Amino acid sequence: MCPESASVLLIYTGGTIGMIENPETGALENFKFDQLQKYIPELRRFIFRIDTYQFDPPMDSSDMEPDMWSRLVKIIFDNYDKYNGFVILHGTDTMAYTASALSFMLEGLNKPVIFTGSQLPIGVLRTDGKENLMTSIEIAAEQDKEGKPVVPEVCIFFENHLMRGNRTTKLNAENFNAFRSCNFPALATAGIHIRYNHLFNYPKSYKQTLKPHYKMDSNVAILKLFPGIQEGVVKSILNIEGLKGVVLETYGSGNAPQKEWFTRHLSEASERGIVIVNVTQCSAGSVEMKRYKTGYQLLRSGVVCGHDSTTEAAITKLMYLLGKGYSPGEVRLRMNEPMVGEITIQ
Ligand code: ASN
Repeated sequence: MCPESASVLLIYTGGTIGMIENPETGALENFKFDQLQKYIPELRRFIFRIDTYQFDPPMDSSDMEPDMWSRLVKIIFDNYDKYNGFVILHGTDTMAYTASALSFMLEGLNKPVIFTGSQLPIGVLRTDGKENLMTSIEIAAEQDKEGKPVVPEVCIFFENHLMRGNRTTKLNAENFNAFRSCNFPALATAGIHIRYNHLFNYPKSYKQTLKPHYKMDSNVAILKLFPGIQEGVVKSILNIEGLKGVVLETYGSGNAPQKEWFTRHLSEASERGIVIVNVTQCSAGSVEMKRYKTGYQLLRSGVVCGHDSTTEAAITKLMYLLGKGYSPGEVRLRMNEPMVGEITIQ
């Protein structure tokens, strides 16, 4: 239920949901947030309070940077006691990165932070933005019989599915069901009723207090393997000055070429303190480095198992842990343990 006393802070960062077509060029451009309310007069029909906060200027999510993640953390922290939940309107392109980052940066979160957006601008007749926005607001305000928030974590709501933020990936650039959580069940599905799968909520104590973290270390890289990858490419990436962490996107259940130079560069980088995390290029499934010889050799080169992590969760978790100033050994240990439900260890 969403009681009259509930309140939601709607934070508008930008993205297609708040765009309008330039009549001269036909290109999509941002418009002011008050116009968003003009396009959805239904917003006024919620019986509880909805306040708004707008990024000025709004941004395409391709321009998102870690300092914007910190800005979001600060807005949530500063307003934490005033609202029951938060809805963040965000471009879809990097939404999974921002949602993953915030799941780590908002330690002790026990209120809903729901990311949503759309594939078609809100002013377009067939827009998916209206349904995404209205349902996200309802979920953010939803309380159980004891008045506790129903989904106290960072989520993405898109096309009828509420997913754990750090488990999602944008998989479709065209369809309305743009996001998937391939390795973890939906936290809720919205039809005539919103059905919550409480079993899958991240276990937490409501007594915990929010501890915001602002520092992310961007000295990281993603190295995606492909047949024919040249030594020079691997060597150059692993020798980038100041590099501290790498997400290695491998084949299948965590396999990589067996060439001598490949494992040598990985071992040398690990010895220099670079944390290398193995995630699969497959959309679903988990890394099991002991399954094949081609994966086992990576273990011996100091590579850490990323389990069933998305690339988005792995890279933002690395940035978060490196930002805390942990030693490479500590970062490796923590990458191997779930922090906020981002991985399942088989
Ligand atoms: N380029 C847009 C963005 O990510 C795409 C969208 O929101 N659908 O900001």
